[in-house]
Amino acid sequence: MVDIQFPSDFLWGSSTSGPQSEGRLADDGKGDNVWDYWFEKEPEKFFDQVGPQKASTFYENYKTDIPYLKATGHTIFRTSIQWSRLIPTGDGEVNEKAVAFYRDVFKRIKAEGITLYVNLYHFDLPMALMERGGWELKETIDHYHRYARICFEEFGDLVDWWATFNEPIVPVEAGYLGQFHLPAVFDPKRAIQVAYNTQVASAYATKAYHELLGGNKMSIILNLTPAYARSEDEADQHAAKMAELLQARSFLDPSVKGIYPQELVDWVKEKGWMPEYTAEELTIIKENTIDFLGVNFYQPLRVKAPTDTTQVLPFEPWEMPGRRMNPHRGWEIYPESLYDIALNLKDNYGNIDWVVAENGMGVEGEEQFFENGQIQDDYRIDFFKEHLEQLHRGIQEGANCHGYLVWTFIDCWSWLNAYKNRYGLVELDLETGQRRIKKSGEWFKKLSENNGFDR
Ligand code: BGP
Repeated sequence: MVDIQFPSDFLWGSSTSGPQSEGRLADDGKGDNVWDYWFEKEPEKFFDQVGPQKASTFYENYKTDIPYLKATGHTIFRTSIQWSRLIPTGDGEVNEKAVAFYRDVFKRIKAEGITLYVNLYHFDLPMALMERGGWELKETIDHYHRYARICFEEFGDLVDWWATFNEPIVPVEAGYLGQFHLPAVFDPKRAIQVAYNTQVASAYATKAYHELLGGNKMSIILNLTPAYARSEDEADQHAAKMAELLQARSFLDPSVKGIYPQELVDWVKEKGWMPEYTAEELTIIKENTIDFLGVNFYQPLRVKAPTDTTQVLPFEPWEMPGRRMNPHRGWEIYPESLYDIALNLKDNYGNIDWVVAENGMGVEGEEQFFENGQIQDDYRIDFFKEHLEQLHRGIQEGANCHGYLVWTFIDCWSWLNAYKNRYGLVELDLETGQRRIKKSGEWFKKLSENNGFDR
């Protein structure tokens, strides 16, 4: 027995994504996605000018990487299929080398007795589709729908759990309100069209999954960052409510309940940013909700009423004095949010089944903690423990959470940050390509074996 004991069917593992782990080989048949293109055009935007071509070389090394899953106690593993690997142009021919690669990867993971959780889209639009307008266009929904169907047909016999999208709000914010994803423009109206079209695409994929495979394991993975107000003042409280509506409920409500929150629709209308939509699309959303939810959690959102009322968003970030930070990533550490998420899903979303699909601590310059042949990442173990305690509290109170997947398996490449911050249970030596299990990887194995831990 351990102090913090999880339910007997609880799953332990990690998440990664195709674009962040696989890398490319000259003859692999993969097409460019938005990241390949961006790196080619503006390599200086990427930390240390490291691009996605190499990533963690999983494409080349998966046969020797997969055994590390077992060695670090995985009972579940999540990755994603790269659309641009399977269908290089996004809407054309299937790349048979990609089919063979993913089938072999998935078979080997299954052979280890590990539950396989596969996501269809992790920020990685094929570039040929982006050039035509990407998610602003309705035709991208059709191409994604076709891609999803091909995945179900090719890999449906091997994959246990599916997801339609990872953090769909991120490309919306980072690509249409910020400068961290392509097309790196500022245009709220286009942002809202992209968000809406993504939701329609998710519902079509969910429908196709239920029709073709007949299972009950389709999800969407959302970054639910609870919004906390600066004060009890009405204006701050309103800001927090709006932040929650825009950043979490914009995908959570249609994905789980099949409808958009009325207050969100009213706000979008008032701004004059209503997307193009049809009654048929709304019915597709209504009738094709997900079976379970993946929740990514890293940091809470602290907000206050906007000081500049001409700005676009109805809230402003607030730096809470005394907040506890992960200085490397610049993110607040606040494990209590996991408990709040658990209770929110229990009380307001029909106590839906869910898993933590990402949680982790990115640290820069981790080699400084290398001692006795291993990265001594006690800070990461503490981070996991604190979050697990809060999650456990939520489960004790009836939340329906069935797994905890950390970010990530082997240190992986991360968008503009490339290899700046390391998250892995397994260290990747960028120079030699060597893999070494970190102290947290060993701890994670015990956690999984004991189905819990001592405080
Ligand atoms: C999530 C993404 C992952 C991963 C992670 C860590 O938002 O789903 O792809 O990158 O964040 O964040 P970062 O790599 O930016 O530090």
